[in-house]
Amino acid sequence: MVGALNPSQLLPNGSVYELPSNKTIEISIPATDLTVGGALGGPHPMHLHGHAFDVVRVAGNSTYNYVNPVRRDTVSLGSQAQNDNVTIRFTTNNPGPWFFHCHIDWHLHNGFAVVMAEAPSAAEAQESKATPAALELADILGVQNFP
Ligand SMILES: [Cu+2]
Repeated sequence: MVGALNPSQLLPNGSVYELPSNKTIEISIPATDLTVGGALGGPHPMHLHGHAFDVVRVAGNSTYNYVNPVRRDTVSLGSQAQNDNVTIRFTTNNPGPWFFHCHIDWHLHNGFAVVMAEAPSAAEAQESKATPAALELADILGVQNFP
């Protein structure tokens, strides 16, 4: 009965971050394992689903740019040698479970990924609004327990 569980209960602790809706979320990722939250073995191309984000601090530059940052859906975390700390921002205007992961396949397979659970109650409400066409498609595909 997967539907009876909260998604975060299916994943290792710390894998799911619940985010409020309509807020600016800033994620700062140091490119060194010597810093709490740091990522060793980089540079890592980090990819976020569900959003384009502003890169307010890019690799190789310690200056923050909140005026006209580049907008991407993937960003390199830079190198430990340069003491990089890449920082991104996005607005939670798209409810859903969004994957944020390293795009190097074997890093991903080894677990370099989290889920941004954006406005989970809003996402749940959307799921329950199944249209007749969606229900018919679910029936054709043999999907069980479709809302
Ligand atoms: Cu990686």
